[in-house]
Amino acid sequence: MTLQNDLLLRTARGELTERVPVWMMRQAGRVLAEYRAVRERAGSFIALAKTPELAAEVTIQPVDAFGVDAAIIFSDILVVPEAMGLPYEMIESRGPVFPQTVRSSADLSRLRVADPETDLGYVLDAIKLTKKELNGRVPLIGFAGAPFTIFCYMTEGKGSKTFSVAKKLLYTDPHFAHSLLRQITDSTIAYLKAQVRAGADLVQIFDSWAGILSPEQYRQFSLPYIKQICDALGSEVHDGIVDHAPVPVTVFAKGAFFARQAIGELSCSVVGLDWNMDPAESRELIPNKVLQGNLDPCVLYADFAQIRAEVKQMFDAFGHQHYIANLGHGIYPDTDPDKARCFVDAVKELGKNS
Ligand code: 1CP
Repeated sequence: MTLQNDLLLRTARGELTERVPVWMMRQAGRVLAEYRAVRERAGSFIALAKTPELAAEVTIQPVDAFGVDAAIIFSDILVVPEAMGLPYEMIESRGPVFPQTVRSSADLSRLRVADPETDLGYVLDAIKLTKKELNGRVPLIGFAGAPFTIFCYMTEGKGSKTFSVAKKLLYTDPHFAHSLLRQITDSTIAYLKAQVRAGADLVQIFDSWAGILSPEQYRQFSLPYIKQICDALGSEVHDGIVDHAPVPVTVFAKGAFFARQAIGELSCSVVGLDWNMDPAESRELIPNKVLQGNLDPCVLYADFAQIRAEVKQMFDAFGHQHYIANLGHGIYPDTDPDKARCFVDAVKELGKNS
């Protein structure tokens, strides 16, 4: 299937393009009334995510509603721990909770490396169906959490501002921490390869909690595992058969301003930036990659003129090439969809290369 709009894919591969591509992190499942209608029909987030027809429907909604240049598959980073044997619950207005946690080698011995074909078949089916229904309109982004961010949820058991239980384990039991991180990494590699085989055109790794680590801890407990994932997603041939074609990989490590240079040296194609990271400084630290980001999602609470002005400022700072316009983190749930559309329209208008 050839893509009618492959702008994002070409930009991610490092090509010069006629316009800056745009999508928004967490563009599905947050701000659209049509999402809430499907969510109600499904009954719960987990039921929705596990029903490929509905997951495909909400994945495509932002392409229709906002005109973004890519879709991102509707799922969650926490499907990987579940596939490793640690089920989660999604509590209304509180977020994900793991009834059991993993805090010792004994706990870890009860888990397995995820087998995506059996344990995550519903995501792979959703990807296949979405690709079919998109019919080449835009590329489809697959994703997974970075091993450290998944480690945070598996050890803490729920969201947290500090993830002090997770961080404590890095100091008190680094041997266990590395064992769990290895098992998450192996699961994630298998999962992302399977997403690519199912049809994902590019993949993003979300290290949402990178910013809670010190530079040294990041170097020890996060970066090496992201590196393994990036390296594993290069092309792979077994007995003359291509297992999966290489696709562009984006690494988004929220808050890890201190690790930009090291992330820029990974074998990924795109580096995602949050809004605390200065574009010019980031270009200097990451000279050979495509950059993605980094509008403060709160800008979408401003009026239309100000949103346009902020987009213009972003282009002044990033330039128009080797750049994917996005927010610096997920869109907030109470954002007016018209403001999100204004952001996308402003990028499309001001991001042209004549
Ligand atoms: O929004 C989309 O585009 C749809 C797909 C998607 C993605 C990319 C969902 C659906 N979740 C995610 C990624 C995700 N999930 C991340 C990484 C990106 C980021 O930093 O935002 C993280 C950290 C999670 C974990 C998670 N899942 C949280 C945060 C918990 C915390 O620590 O505070 C929450 C609240 C969820 C639930 C969730 N995930 C997705 C949806 C639509 C929901 C809401 C659940 C519902 O509808 O009841």
